[in-house]
Amino acid sequence: MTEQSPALDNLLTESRTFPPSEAFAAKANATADSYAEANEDREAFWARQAERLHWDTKWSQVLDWSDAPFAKWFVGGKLNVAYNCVDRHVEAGHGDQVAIHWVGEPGDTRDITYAELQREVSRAANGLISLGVTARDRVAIQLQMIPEAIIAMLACARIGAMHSVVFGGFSPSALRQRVDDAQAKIVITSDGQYRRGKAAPMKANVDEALAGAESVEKVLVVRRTGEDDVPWNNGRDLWWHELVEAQSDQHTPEAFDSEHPLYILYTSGTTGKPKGILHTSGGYLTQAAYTHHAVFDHKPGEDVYWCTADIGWVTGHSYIVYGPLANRVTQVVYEGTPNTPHEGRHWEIIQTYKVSLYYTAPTLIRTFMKWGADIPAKYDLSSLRVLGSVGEPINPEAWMWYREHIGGNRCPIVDTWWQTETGSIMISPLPGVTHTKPGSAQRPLPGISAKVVDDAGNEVGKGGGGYLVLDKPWPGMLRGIWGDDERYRETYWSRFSEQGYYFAGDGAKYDADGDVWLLGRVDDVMNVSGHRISTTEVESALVSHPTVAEAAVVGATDPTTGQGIVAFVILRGDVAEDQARGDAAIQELRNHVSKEIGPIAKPRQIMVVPELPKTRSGKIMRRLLRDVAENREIGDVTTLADSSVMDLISSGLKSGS
Ligand code: 6R9
Repeated sequence: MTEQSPALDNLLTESRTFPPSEAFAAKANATADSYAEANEDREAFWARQAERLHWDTKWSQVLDWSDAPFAKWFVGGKLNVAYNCVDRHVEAGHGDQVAIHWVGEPGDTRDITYAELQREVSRAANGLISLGVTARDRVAIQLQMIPEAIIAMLACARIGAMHSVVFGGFSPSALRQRVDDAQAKIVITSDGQYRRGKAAPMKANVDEALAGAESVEKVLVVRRTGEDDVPWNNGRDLWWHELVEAQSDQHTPEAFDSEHPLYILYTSGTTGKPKGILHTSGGYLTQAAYTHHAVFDHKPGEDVYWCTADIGWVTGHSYIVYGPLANRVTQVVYEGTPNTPHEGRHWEIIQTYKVSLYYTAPTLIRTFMKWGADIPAKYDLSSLRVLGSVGEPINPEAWMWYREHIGGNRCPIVDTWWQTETGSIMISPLPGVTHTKPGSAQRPLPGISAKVVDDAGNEVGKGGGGYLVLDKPWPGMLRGIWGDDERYRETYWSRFSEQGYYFAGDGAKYDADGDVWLLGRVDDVMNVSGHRISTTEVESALVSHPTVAEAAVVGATDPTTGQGIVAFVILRGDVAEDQARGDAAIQELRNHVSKEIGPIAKPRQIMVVPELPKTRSGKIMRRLLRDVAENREIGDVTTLADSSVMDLISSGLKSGS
C-alpha cells in the first residue's frame, strides 16, 4: 500500500472548554444517552423521532437504501407537511399562541397566531389551486423576509406543489436560470423591498427576468412598499391580496407520500450552472424537527426563538419554516438589515420580544465585533439561553466574543455544521450535554455518522486532518439534483465511491479528544511548500489579534513556495486605519500568525480592506480575492450579496498602497 498524504496539516490548537451548567443540563431536551441509543439501532432512533410528527398513514419500512445513493425514508408513510407545521397545533388548543412576531424594517410589526397562520395558509393554498397549481408543480418564490414568504412556502407544501425560493437580492438572470431549470408555473414576488431604510423595486427585476419565460403562467405580487407605478403585465400578473383575500379560509390538507417532493433549492457550485437540490417530505421534516428540538433545546410555549437567516438560504427553510413550526415555535422574523436604523437593532429586538434562542452566522458576529461591544451592552439580553452559529467555521475569538458579549458567559453556543444538501444540522454540540470548545462543531448528532478520512478514504487518527465524509444515509439528505441524476452521483458520491461515502467538499480535522473541527472548503486549501494549510486556521489566527475584526486568506501563485498566503483583513471599529496600515502593524500581524500556528503559515502579504466579498449566506467568496491577489480581472460576481464590494476593495487597495 502506498502511503497517503493527509489532506490538511493540523496547525491551530485551542484548549478552552466550557462544561454545561448543572441547571441547564437538568432541564435539557438532549441527553448524553441519546448517542448510545442511536448507535445501537440507528433506524429505530429515527423512527422514534418521526413520531414527533402526525402521520396519516404509518410507514412500513424506516429506510430503503437499496437504490443508493437515492434514499427512501419512512417508506409507505403519508403525511401533510403544512398540517404538521400549523393545523395540528391549532387542533391541540394552541391557536392563540403567536407563531410569528414579524418586525418590518421601517418599524411596522405584525403578530401572527397559529390560528391566523392556518387561515392565511389555507387561503393561499386555495388561491394557488384556483390558478391551476397541482401536486408536483413548481412555484418560484422571490420575496424578502415578510410573512407572505412563509405563508407561500407552506401553501405550496399543503397542496403538494414544490417551491423554489430564490434570494430577494438575486439578479434577473439568476432568477431566470432557476425558473427555467425548474420549469416554474407560478412566480411569487413583491412590488418592492426595504433595504437599509430605502424602498427598492423588485417587480421590475422579475419582469426583466421573465421576458419570454415560457413555463410561467402567472406572477403573484405581494404589495409591500406600495410603489406607485408597478410595471404590470395584464393577463399574467395578479395582486396577492386580491387573489388570496377572495378565497375561503378553509382547506382540507391531503396526505402525501413520505417521499413526495417538498422543494428545490438552488446552490451555486464553483463551476457550472446552479444545482437544484431536491428535498422530500417525511424524512426531511423528521430531522428538521428533531434537530431544532435537541440542538436549540426549544420548549414550545416558553421560548422565543430567532433565526436571523434569509428565507432564500437553506437555513431559512429548515430553521425558520419547517423545523421550528413543526415544533410549535414562537419566533421573531425580521425583515431588514442589522444596522437599520442603528447598529443595536438586533439587541433591541431581543430585548423587546425576550428572545431566548438566537441563531445567526459568524459573518454577522464578526460584524458585531467590529461595531463594538458597547452596542449590545446597552440592551437587556438576559432572556437569551442558547446561541447558535451556522454557515462557516466560527473563529475561536468570534466564539469567545459571542459567548461573553451576547451570551453573558452563561449561554451554551451551538456551532452547527450542515449544508443545503444535508437538509438539517449534522454536526453540533448538544446544549446541556456537550463540553463546548470555541471553534469546533465537535460531534455528529445522535443518529448521524461522519468521519474525517485521508485521500484513500481511510479514517485519520486523533490529531489528523482530511476530508469530511458522511458514511451513513440520514433522513434529511437530498434525494438528488433536480433533473440530473448523473450530476448527483458525480458531485457527491464519486470521490469515495469505493466506500460509498458522501463527500461534502469540506476539509476537517480531529483534535486530541476526537472532536471535529471544520477547516473550510477543500477547493480553498492552500499549498505552501508542500504543506496543505486551511484558510480557516490562518483566518482564525488573524482574528485572534485585537486589531482584526474579519479576515480572509487565499493562496496566490508564488515562484518559490508554489503558493503564498495573501490575507485581506478588516479592522475593528476602534482601530485607526492609518496606524494599522503602517508597516510595523502589518509586520506585527504576520508575526502574530507565525506565533499562533507556525512560520509556515505566515502571510506573504496582508491588505487592509473595508469589506469582504460575501454571498447572501455570509460565505466569503475567496475565488474573487484570489483574482485580486493574482492581479487578474475579477470573475463572475452575480451571487455576491453586494456586487459593489469588489470595486470598493480594488479602489481601496489602489489608494492605500
Ligand atoms: C447551512 C449552510 C454549506 C457549507 C458547508 C461548509 C459551510 C456551514 C458550518 C460550515 C464550518 C459550520 N458551513 N456551517 N463550516 N462550520 N458550522 O450553510 O448551507 O449554504 O449549503 O453551505 O457551509 O463549508 O459545506 P450551505
